[in-house]
Amino acid sequence: MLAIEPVSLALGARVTGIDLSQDLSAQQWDTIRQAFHQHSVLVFPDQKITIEDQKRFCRQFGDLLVHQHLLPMTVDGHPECMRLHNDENNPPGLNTWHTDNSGWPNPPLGTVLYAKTTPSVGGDTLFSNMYLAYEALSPPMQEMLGQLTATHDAKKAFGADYPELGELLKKKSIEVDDRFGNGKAVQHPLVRTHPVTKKKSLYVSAPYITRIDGLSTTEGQAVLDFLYRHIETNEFIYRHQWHANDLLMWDNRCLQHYAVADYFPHERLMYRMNILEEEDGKWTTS
Ligand SMILES: O=C(O)CCC(=O)C(=O)O
Ligand SMILES: [Fe+2]
Repeated sequence: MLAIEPVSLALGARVTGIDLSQDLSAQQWDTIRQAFHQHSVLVFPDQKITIEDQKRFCRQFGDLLVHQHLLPMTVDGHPECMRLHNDENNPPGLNTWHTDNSGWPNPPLGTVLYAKTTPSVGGDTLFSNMYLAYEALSPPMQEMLGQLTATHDAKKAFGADYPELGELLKKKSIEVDDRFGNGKAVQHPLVRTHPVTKKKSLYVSAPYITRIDGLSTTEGQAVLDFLYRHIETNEFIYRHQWHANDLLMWDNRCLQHYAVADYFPHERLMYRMNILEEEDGKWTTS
């Protein structure tokens, strides 16, 4: 029996009683989709699945991102599937709060990670609920932030080579998806409305944000410093302790996440896919 139980008061639910290597009914998919929108993170423990199964799962929610700019990090023959592999030769390093690819005009709606190898302890992933972060602010602060946008720049997160890499791929006739924005900085509202739940959430992403538009540098930095501390509030957070064969899906539109880099020199291997947001699913400020 398909069962969905919350994993914390902040966010997240565990989904049991289904096998993602098998075809699910339309009704089961509806239940999973609803649970995703309600809980923002879904944990499917103990799934013995292939890359094809993971892709099929993702496609229930949207098109898959082809990781053109990160092709060397993908699984051979599966440019949609990134390998996140860390061990004694490659220390972990994604340990900052962020939401994925916020430097793009239309960032992916969700990320799906499948745990192939996990350290016996450590390597947890934290998720912070940005609906709660928004709701916890006072009305005057909500009002002020609701009028503001921030500039997000993929070059800040990925380095100066980012647009050049796009150009290189074009020269090699590898199709470049315009949703990357080709390295141009973009502006996103600080408060966004989720296209499905219609709830407002805070949208900050420290590795990408370079400024709050319209504020002076010192004003913008003070507001960002406050917001970056605010999103770390423990009451907003679920900490996922991984086991091999966990499949986990999260909503980038209303969460931030942080991969704890505490397990060096042990091995951790994840297969990662991103689900693209439909163009008309773009969020609005109100
Ligand atoms: O490895 C993890 O737990 C998450 C890393 C991350 O930030 C991502 O996959 O987007
Ligand atoms: Fe991430």
